[in-house]
Parts: sequence; structure tokens; C-alpha cells
Amino acid sequence: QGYNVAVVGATGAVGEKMLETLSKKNFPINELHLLSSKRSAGKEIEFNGETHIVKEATPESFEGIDIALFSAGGSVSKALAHEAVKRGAVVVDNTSAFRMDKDVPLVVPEVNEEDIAKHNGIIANPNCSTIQMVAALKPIQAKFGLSRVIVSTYQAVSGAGAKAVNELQTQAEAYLRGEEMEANILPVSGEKNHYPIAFNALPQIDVFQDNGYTFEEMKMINETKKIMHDEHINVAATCVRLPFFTSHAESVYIEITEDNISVEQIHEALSNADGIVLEDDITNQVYPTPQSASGKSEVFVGRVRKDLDNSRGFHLWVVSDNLLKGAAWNSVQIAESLIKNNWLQK
Ligand code: 11C
Repeated sequence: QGYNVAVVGATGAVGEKMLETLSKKNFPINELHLLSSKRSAGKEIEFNGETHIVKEATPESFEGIDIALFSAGGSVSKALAHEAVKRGAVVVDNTSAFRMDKDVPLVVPEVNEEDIAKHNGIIANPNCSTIQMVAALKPIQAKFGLSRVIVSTYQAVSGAGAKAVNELQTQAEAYLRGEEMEANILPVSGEKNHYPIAFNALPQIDVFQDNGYTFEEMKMINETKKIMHDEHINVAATCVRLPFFTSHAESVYIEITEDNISVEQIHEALSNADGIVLEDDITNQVYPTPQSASGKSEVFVGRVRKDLDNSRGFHLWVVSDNLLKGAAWNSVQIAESLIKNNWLQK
């Protein structure tokens, strides 16, 4: 038995990974509908050996659809997700449009799969940098409690879209030829100032908020509390864009609530957790990097060590592919869970 599946934003970087993931996981598809903005409509995309023509997404596109995976930007989700739900589809939305809505579950299946059951038609996929962090923190929280998180991110340009990927490529080539670099996209395409990303580090991802944090930082703060079901966890974030294409890395400082816990106990909790791969062997220089994690679906953790001053403090290095576990893979996992648990009906 298969389901009628729509992918909204099928021509984008995440849409492409969604299709790859659906195929790789052998997702039970009856009809596949590839949708996009008017601009990309008409393109042809191969899926499992068949050519599909991308159509413009309209409210009527969702007639007969069981599951709609949205990744075409917040404004498209705001305009069309409820239209899809009205027509009987369950929406898995990979934008920030509904993440903090009270009646929309925000889900990383390894962390809070049971929240999917409470959906009213829309389930939100968290921000990529949040997903990998909470996936690594959940097994630690479950065993030893968690009171504080301070994270600094090292984020790939693909998080900012295909134009940012091109910008890094073009700037790097120009720099190596000794030419001036042109910056038009990063840190934020709509902002008045742009800075080169090649051979640089930009401490701004998304727009600044009134409290001095960026929206990306506030997403990490607010989404972490919601997914981990604990408003009292103290979370602070500094999000930085770096010049590589894929996978986000994070330096995460945590304080747990139990005392006298060893690195070995943290290792054990992480090694037994679904979706986590522990790569932590400093004697052999083993730790994950954005390059080693790219193309893989798991969250990789290394450099686990005890804080030197706080006996409940630990430092971790967390890396994952931002387009897979951070986006497409997590969305398809949610869709699989809807089917497996009979949660498609509201
Ligand atoms: C970035 N994390 O790297 C962002 C991209 O809210 O889903 C993902 C934006 C989002 O720029």
C-alpha cells in the first residue's frame, strides 16, 4: 500500500535531498507530486527511474494528497500548508513558519516522537542546527538531567541556500586568482551589508532581534526548550557561518543535574542512542568533521570532555549533515512515523 505524497519546493536543495531520502528509504509512494513556485514549474526531475514534471503549487494541488513535505520557504508554508490540511493532507513543514505554534508539534523523532500524535494536520521540522544538538543532548538529559546549554555553531553555507553556495565558490576562485571578492548574499540576502564568506567567518546567521541575538540563535534557544519539554533549561547560542559547503558543527557546553558523572558514562549514553554515532578517540585523533559527516544521516559526536571548573559541566563537538538529518532525513522520518504509528488521521 502506498501514499500520495507531495514535495513542495522539489527543485530546491532540501527538496532534492527529500527525494533522495524517499527513494533511499523505499518510502511507500502511490503517487508522487512535485510542486514548486511558478518560477521553477515545468522543470523535469527523475525519481526512481521515472520523469516527473514539477507543477506550480496551488491550494488545489493538495486534493487527494496524504502527506505533504514542505520546504519552499516560510511564506509558501504560510500560504499553502493550511490549504493542504483542509484537503486532508498531513503536512511536515521544514520552515520556521509554525515551529513555535502551541498546537504544532516540533519533532526530532529520536527525541520526542510521541509529540507527533498530537498534531492537528501540521508537524514542524526544527531548524537544522537545533536538530543535531537536541539529538545529541537527549540521551544525556534522559540519564543525567540537563540544566544549561551554551552552544557556538560552525555552519555550512548550504544552510543559506544555493545562492550562498555559489557565492562561496565564486569568491574562493576570485581570491585565489588575486581578484577582489564580490559579496551579495551573505550573511543575509535581504540585509544592507554583505561580507565575503570565503576565507572568513561571519558571526551573523539570519537577522538580528531586539535582544541582540540573531533569529538563528533564538531558534536554537526556543526550539530546544520546546523539543526537550523543559522551559527551564538555560540555553545560549552564538551562530557563525564558515566557508564550507555542507554539515554544521557545534561546540556545545552543557551542565547536567547529576554530580560525579564520568566521560565514560556520557560516552555510554551516546553510544546506545538511536541516530548518534560516537567518534571520540583522541589517542588516534578520531573526531567528526563537516567533511566526514556529509552525505550521512546520523549525528556524530566527539571531543567529549569534562569541564575543568564545574564538576557538572561537559564539552561536546557535534556534527551532522544540515541538509539530511538537519532537514530532509528528519522530515521523512516524521512521515514514516505517521504511517508506522497510524497517526495520519487527526
Ligand atoms: C542556516 N539553519 O544554516 C539555517 C537554515 O529555519 O529551517 C535553516 C533555516 C530554517 O542558515
